[in-house]
Amino acid sequence: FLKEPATVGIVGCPFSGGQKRAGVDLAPNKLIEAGLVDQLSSLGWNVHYESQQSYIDIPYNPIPTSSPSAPSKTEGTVETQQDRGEVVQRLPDPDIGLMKKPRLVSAVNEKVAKQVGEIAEKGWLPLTLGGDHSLAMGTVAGTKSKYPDACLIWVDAHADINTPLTTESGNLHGCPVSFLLGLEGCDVAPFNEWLSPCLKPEEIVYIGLRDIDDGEKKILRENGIKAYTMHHVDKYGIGKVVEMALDYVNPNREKPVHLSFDVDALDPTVAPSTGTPVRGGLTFREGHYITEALAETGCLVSVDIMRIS
Ligand code: B3U
Ligand code: MN
Ligand code: MN
Repeated sequence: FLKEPATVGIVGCPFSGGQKRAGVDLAPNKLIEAGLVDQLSSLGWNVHYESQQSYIDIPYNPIPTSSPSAPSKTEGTVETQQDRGEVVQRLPDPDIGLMKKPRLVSAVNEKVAKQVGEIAEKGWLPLTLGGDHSLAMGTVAGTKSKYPDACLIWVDAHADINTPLTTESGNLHGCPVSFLLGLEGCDVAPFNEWLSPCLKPEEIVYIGLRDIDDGEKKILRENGIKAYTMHHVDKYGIGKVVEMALDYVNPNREKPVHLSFDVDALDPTVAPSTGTPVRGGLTFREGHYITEALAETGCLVSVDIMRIS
């Protein structure tokens, strides 16, 4: 699916507004500093990395954690002098129903969708570095704009399939899949101003689940969504699980594949640096095996690495 020479377009998303903890927003820079670009080049990829989005021009965005003089409160309108010398109006972003920071999460994802879509359109592989997993609304929407028949492999401890009606936390990082599917309660402003349902229940498969809310279990069951939990990884081994997952969403290996990899799928002993570690996760090799096996299919067209903090 990708044009030769194989080119990756890195989308750095320093964003943590889909949940409460700061830290995930620092990951994209850290990954670049740690030499990601050179590593990808040495694997034979052409790498495009334009400086990452700051999202500071989004008026609902709180002042980034990296700014020492940042006022911590985001309530009310605050005027901030930015590096570029412009004054940006900060607007309040009160809850809508149960959803926290809905305007911010929506505006960021609208940008991400556009950016990922543009990279995919060139025949390059968008590699999105999160940031929290609410960003997958944007990444998957962007991938789907170029490849409407793309299937989605979601590697995660969590199902991220709460809806604005079922979420217990109100954190939108727990809801991206339901927005992509267009489940009940997701046709809601401001999201419905740019995002329309683009994913069918039979186009997604999960690997690594082990922490699912009761409401999410019901949604998974009612929509007949395929999930390989850690129990299946233990039972069949990761090789068989990846094969079964692909046989389910992509039996003829002819469809484009989007991989959304939440680092908390890995066991906390391997990847402690994530917002909500859950015991009993994938080993280092199992995590790598998934990416290797998917790369081997030649079907990968878009990859997210989310929630390193
Ligand atoms: N299901 C819970 C917890 C959660 C989801 N994703 C993460 N945590 N990382 C929720 O908040 O919706
Ligand atoms: Mn996730
Ligand atoms: Mn997770």
